[in-house]
Amino acid sequence: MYWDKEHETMPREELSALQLQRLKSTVDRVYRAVPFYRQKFLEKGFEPGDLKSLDDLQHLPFTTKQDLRDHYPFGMFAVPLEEIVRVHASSGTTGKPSVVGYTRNDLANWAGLIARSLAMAGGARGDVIQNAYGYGLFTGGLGLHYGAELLGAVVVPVSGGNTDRQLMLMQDFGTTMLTCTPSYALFLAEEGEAAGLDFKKLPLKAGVFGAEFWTENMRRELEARLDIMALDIYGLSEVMGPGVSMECPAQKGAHVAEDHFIPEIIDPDTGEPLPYGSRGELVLTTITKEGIPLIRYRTRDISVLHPEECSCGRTHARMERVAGRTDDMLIIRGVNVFPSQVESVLLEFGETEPHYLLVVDRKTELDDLEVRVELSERMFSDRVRELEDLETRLRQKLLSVLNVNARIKFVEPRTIPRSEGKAMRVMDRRDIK
Ligand code: DLL
Repeated sequence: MYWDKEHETMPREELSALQLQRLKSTVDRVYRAVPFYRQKFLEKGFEPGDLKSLDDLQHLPFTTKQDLRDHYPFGMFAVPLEEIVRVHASSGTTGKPSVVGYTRNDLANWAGLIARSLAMAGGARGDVIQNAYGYGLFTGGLGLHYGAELLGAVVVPVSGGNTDRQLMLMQDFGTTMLTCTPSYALFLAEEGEAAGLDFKKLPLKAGVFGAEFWTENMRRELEARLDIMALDIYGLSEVMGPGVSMECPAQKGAHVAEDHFIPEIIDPDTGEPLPYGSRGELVLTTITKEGIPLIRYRTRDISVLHPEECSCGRTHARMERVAGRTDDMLIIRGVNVFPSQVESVLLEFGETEPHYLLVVDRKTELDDLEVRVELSERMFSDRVRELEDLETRLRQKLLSVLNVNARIKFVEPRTIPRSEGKAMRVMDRRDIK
């Protein structure tokens, strides 16, 4: 279902014209209002009037997370604080977070994009949306919240955590859509099953999951266990929050809201733009934001863009599932390993539980990768020989996919920590990175 058919299905030529017009006004604005950009443009010898076509975007400077940190908290805002009505901040694990500010128009646009995303997943008035993304500085909770209200759905602002209560509300309120991280959705499934809940008997029909990487195999698992259609929502606080892109029921990638953002794929090492269809780092330029417009923001997320029209009729380019971030890539004995590759193997294997943790260490000279994975109750009581056999097969499979010999450590059911928000998949104990 379309929320804003005109923009969602706009012919690409018209879309490009709209993008150019919006990009010009954004570039003008940041040049006038943000000293950081004025300086960067001057360094490149670029003036706003030089922007003649969308191709000229590649002559503009990049913006990085570090730039936002360097201007902490409000130094990159393009409007006076009197016009900002809300701030959010990224979930930085070290140092200062990056802070973003929204004007009233920004919040209205964001709610519109979330309403668009929820409608894409089949949401409408009368749906009961249980929003289990965390509320607070994180953009998931409040971001989804206002869009779901705009859609006219019944919003249950339960936030993350308190799993028993989540399951109770889900049954009592007749939740039809669940919004949370995929890892938390898995935990809800597991706890529900343990409590004897039959998800097939519930009206739950769709899940809008994101905020962390998840694999196609995890999708199938969640769809089967919760008896829903599970769709991927992507976004990042610097650029807006959830709703930068959203998957449609065709499940062939997430449509980037190109009337608000211009996506590019670049080579992360050289910064060179890559053609459609190539894998690289996603770079996003905001073209409607007022509070903190960003030019060519380097997301560090790795993806591929496809501009072909989708069977759903939408014309906005699709991005492939983000398989990892340039900065989550592990280098194990010189080989690049993404945690998502391990997840994919484990779920495809299907003989263990889908809960895992990668523990990386360097006790001697060599890196050591341990894949900690949970056994099911049934396997846990199985004979040692069968476990040995499982261990060997899993190790071989991981070796063939990762090119790295990992140690498998089976652990008891329900011993790997569950997350209520973004899952922690890696514990890196090496001193040197
Ligand atoms: O995670 C915004 C969000 C909230 C998206 C709720 C979707 C749903 P941050 O905390 O700033 O914002 O983290 C952004 O999370 O650069 C990606 O690395 C990762 N990420 C977000 N969505 C996905 C996804 C929110 N669908 C960072 N698949 C991004 C893979 C994702 N990674």
